[in-house]
Amino acid sequence: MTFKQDIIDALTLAYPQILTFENLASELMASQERVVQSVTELQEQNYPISTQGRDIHLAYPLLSVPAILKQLETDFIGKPVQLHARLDSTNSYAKENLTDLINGEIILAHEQTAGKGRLGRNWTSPAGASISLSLVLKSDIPFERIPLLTQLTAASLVKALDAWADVKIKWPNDIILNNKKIAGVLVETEFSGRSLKGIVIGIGINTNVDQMDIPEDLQSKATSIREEKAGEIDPNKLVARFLKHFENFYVAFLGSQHTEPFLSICREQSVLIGKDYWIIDKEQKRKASIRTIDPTGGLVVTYHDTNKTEVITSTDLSIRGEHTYV
Ligand code: BT5
Repeated sequence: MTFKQDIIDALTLAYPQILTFENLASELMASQERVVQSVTELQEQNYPISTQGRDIHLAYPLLSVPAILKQLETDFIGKPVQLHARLDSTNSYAKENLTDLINGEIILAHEQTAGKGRLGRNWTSPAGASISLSLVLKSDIPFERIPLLTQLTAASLVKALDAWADVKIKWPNDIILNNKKIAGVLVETEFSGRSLKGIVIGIGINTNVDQMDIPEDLQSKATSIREEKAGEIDPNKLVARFLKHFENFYVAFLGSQHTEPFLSICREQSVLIGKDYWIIDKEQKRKASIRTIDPTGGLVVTYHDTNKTEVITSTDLSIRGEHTYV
């Protein structure tokens, strides 16, 4: 991918300016034939590159390491950045290569062929139109505090996305815009015996996905930021913003153990709190009033059948409205 990524970098850094094949060839010190050939292949792989005669430009900026680094203001989160054209799953890649990855390193992919959600579910990540990101953490976090990282990540996404939209959170890991899902978080751990080898925080965001590229069965509950805001998103700006907010919350969390800075955002932006939902696990389906999120990151609910208030910590369940997703 490196030559093709060089083309993507040049077009992204120039965006919204229109370049010519001559410009690109001389900038990349390559023949025009080679540039034409690579651009054609990228177009065949659905990357949003438009050409007209000698002119060439992007419909919207694509993931690009130099473009991220230009705006990255963190100390260690997002350093270094790896960008791949296509992986089965950035989380699987990070877990398989964990020994070689350092604390704060991120893995990005333009496309995933077997993106994962929770409980073996699938996550679709169309080429060049979505962000698939895995962040590697190698710090000693007590096991029972790991679920808080999902909330910390969700709050960081809310802050990062507020440059474009007022998004909501559906506990524990869904990011919602106009009642549809635009992003999801999957936190995974890797152990070596009893000791924690590392944590992989996976984030999938539908940035510039066209509604037509969302699978049929997800049409009613999934959307992209571009579709809802009718405008393109610069994924590099979004990644840099996310990493900065994540680092701020994470450093404070490790230092003071304070969870309120991010949990207060999770509560304020919750689509669930104050409403009634069905809580569905493998065995049963129970109606509950959703009260709040407690300091451990658990969801506090009052079940209607018993009138008992309990804290849900397991994320191995679904929360659904009467006939709706949110
Ligand atoms: C999630 O799971 O929402 C976690 C998604 C995490 C994806 C990232 S991408 C980078 C990293 N590498 C990976 O392999 N994974 C992570 P869950 O709450 O279980 O939601 C999965 C459900 O969301 C699916 O069963 C679908 O119903 C729906 N879904 C699948 N793809 C979607 C998409 N692109 N947009 C919105 N909803 C989607």
